[in-house]
Amino acid sequence: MLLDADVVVVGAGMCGLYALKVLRDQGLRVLVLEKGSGVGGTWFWNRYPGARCDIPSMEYSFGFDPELEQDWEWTEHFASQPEIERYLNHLADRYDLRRDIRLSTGVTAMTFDEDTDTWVFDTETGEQFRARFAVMATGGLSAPYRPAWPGMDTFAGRIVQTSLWPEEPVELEGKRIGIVGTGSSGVQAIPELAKVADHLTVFQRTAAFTWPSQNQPLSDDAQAAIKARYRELRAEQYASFTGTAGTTGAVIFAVPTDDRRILDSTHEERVDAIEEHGFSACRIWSDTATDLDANAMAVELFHEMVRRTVKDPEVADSLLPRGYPLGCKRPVLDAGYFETFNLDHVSLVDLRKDPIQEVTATGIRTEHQFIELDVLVLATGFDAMTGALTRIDVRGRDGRLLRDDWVGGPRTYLGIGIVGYPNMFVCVGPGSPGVLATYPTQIELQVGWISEFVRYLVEHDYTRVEADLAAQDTWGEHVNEVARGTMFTAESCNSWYLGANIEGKPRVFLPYVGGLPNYMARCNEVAAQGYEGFVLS
Ligand code: NA7
Repeated sequence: MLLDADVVVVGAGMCGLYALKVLRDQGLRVLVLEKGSGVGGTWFWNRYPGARCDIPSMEYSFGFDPELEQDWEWTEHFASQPEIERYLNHLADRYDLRRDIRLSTGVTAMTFDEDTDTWVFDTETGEQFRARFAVMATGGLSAPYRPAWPGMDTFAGRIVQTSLWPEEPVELEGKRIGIVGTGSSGVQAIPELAKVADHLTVFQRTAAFTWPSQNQPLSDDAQAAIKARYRELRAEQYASFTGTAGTTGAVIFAVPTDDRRILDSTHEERVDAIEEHGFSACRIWSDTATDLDANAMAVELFHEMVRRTVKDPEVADSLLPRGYPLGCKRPVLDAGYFETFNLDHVSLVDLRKDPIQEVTATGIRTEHQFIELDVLVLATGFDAMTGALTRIDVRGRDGRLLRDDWVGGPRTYLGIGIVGYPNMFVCVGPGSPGVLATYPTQIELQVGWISEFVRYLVEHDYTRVEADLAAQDTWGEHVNEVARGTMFTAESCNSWYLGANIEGKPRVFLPYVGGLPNYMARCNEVAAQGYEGFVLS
């Protein structure tokens, strides 16, 4: 039987690029199939104005090659999308990865051939590929969510989605722009759109907790100092819960969480905290992550900062995050977000009071007003962690379809293996730290583990590997157990971590919240026990 490769990797983002490198270094034939016309995944698609990483650049980078670390120059504490896209393209060139990457070749279906223990990949180009193993490097936030309001297809202006932002420039200068969504993407785009728009209207359903990133150029001295201790920094990252040491310049991470309980604090102490820490005053207390009353008090400090920053009291009131606890959603970092609402040509529509009714040829009609628009920007998020996998027709053993198997929520063993889908490994999947740990750091560890597993299978002539049901169930229970009692799963929390942003998606906490070191310790234990919990044949 003719194989196109030993391993097909689906996706050429961070995970796919690294998987190609390590698996090829092992002497395997690897083929990467990528939907986009360029490499970079998230950093290829999300090229909207203001797109930027919220992890310090010196840490949001790979540590597997000390020469790469020394050669690459980051220019800012938090790197912008173009800079990260350049970095990933540099990787593709530096390690000669492009010769095994097929661009503009999105995988539409995958079928496990039980007679030969191989996967067959169907692509949108009509080409078919066959390989022994599949590595799903399809990303955690890569299946865009697009709402459907009545009349949307009648809009005569331009609709652009932040997560599918075109490569050619979008005409924004002097336009009447509307933007829906105030998560990370919206919060980053809004100040930038305001700089060029004739008028910017922000349509907000849920107000965000967002902190000033205090991003700055990275000075040569600061960069050299970090480079001099890169090994130590990487060790700190691997040992940290989130894969981030947080010591490389991001001001927000410098605020200590000490033993101060906000429930025991006096009014004066809380006022002092605001004076000293500003928006971060709500983050310094030790009891807000586990006690809802403490959390509510901390939220008050955040509200106070919004009121101090936004001049119009009615607008400020709409911008106060309410109805869900601090720490339930991923924190957002911004550059002058709240200040943007003080500009005369920026207005806010609070969709909780004035919901969208329809889109017409010339704008958006809400319950109480009509807003004329030339451009409508959708910053409406993703079908997180599972969407990229369930949008492909993945057919495993006995003809089962992954989309159907996961109707009640995803089930995985270590986030990597799935019962019924042999020879398939998922990168940063549900049940792994995924979106909760810095990607390059986590990918190095997790893909390193997967590649060693593949090496073991090849060396021992195993042709089939599949997660065991009992092992998968036990892992699933553990993932749920560690999330219980945290703000992530509080009753009032409705986040994309829980699938709550997608209609009909079951409420299941998707990532493993037990931390990267605990996760890797478990993975390494499994490997040491001869890949316990996987059935090899
Ligand atoms: P998010 O964080 O899911 O934000 C999406 C935003 O879009 C959020 O404010 C949503 O409001 C809003 N939204 C979604 N659908 C609608 C409809 N139908 N009407 C009005 N508003 C809507 O996605 P991002 O891309 O910003 O960030 C995702 C992650 O990427 C981020 O956490 C970083 O890790 C990088 P809602 O809150 O659902 O009321």
